[in-house]
Amino acid sequence: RVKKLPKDFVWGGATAAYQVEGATKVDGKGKTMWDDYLKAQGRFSPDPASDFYHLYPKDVALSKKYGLNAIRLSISWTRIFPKGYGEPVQAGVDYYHRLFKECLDNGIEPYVSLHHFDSPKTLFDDGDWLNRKNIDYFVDYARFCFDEFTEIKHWFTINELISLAYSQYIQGNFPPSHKFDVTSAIQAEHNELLAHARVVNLFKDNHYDGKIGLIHVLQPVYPYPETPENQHAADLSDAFMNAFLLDGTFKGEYTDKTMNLINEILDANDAKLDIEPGDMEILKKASTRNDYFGLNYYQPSYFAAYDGDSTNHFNGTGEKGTSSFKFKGVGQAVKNPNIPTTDWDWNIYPEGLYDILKRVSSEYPNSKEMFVTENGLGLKEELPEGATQDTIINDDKRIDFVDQHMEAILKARSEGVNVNGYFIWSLQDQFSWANGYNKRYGLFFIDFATQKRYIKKSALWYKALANTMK
Ligand code: BGP
Repeated sequence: RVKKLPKDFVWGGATAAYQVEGATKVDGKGKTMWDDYLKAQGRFSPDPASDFYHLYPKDVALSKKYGLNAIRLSISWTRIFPKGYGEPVQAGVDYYHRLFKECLDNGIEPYVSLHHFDSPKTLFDDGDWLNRKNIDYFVDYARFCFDEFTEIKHWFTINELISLAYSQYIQGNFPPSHKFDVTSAIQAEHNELLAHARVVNLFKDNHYDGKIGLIHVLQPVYPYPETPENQHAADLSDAFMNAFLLDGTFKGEYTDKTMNLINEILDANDAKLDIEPGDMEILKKASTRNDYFGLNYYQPSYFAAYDGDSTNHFNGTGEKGTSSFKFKGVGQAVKNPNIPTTDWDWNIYPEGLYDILKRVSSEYPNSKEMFVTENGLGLKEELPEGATQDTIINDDKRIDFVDQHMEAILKARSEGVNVNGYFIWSLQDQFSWANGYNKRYGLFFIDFATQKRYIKKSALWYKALANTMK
């Protein structure tokens, strides 16, 4: 259906350091919050992942060959500062210079995040984002990167602030695996916003050359069925997942409407949020200084009112229909029978992307320019028997998914929404934090045992669309 990309559209693929690099124990790298946790869990290992630490030239070459003009990368904080602070490790610094050069030499523009779910273990053990001292360390690390990596012109501070706060302290599927610890979750949201804002202010005060923003994953929440009670549950969930963060980022204040909903949730859970004097000034100052906004979109949720205690089950295995989520004082996630779902129970609804783009553009004009920095479809995929390097792996479902979401983007664009790029999640197959290696998203298939790359049909489709820009 999508026939043509707009001229100069950013057409990229996304990665995250810890999900692709592997090599977690080499060249002086320090542990992240994941190393010991994954080991204790015993489900899967972050090594070798996609062995991007060694094989990045292959993936960059494939990106070029298949028409991409951009790539999302993240810097692993602990490759440079093993403890999160102290003296930089030269080998880590050198690796990122090599990687960035490889991209730039091949006409692939790097969009670089400073933090993608991989806090240094030392700082994680000391409270992660809940400890304000760690915000200072993050600002120091950011300053180091801005001074050092002057070849980078497109920065993001933090990827998906909510996914961290929510997965760590509500859903319990990221370390430290707290469930429904509402105080920690809301405080982490606020503190991450503060960390982002301080880094944006640093970047702008020092007139670094380039652009900066952050990435939120947005999940529109719809009532199902549509009743006033269910609408209220949807509003509460939206405040917790979306509005609090969007307000903090682009308004520099939490609006009364948002705070009334948040306070209702806090009261129901005996939770509290601590905003220190000066915090809101920092957010306010940064709120007009983001150059762009990275929006990740996978799915909406459907919510109904709910009266009981909090309980949940996270589907991290791909056994369809096993997830459940009931949040005291908020509501419960329900299945909308009209909406198809993936094996991991993710709702497939491209119009949700249109809705959320329109909302951000009208309610949050300080978002300025937007990029869809992640969107894609996780599938169980296998290498066909007897596959050779010429085998093309059929992923028509993924093509259809991306095509429909691109349609939603182009529709929003035609109505004046300033969205200028798309990064598929993911560039190549990689490991998924809470799902392991059987949930594949890539344009390029990786046989993790041999580390060989194979082409999926979606890569050909990606290239065909890239050619329409010429
Ligand atoms: C986003 C993250 C990515 C990635 C993706 C897919 O939340 O930014 O790091 O993992 O979601 O999610 P999952 O791996 O859980 O399927």
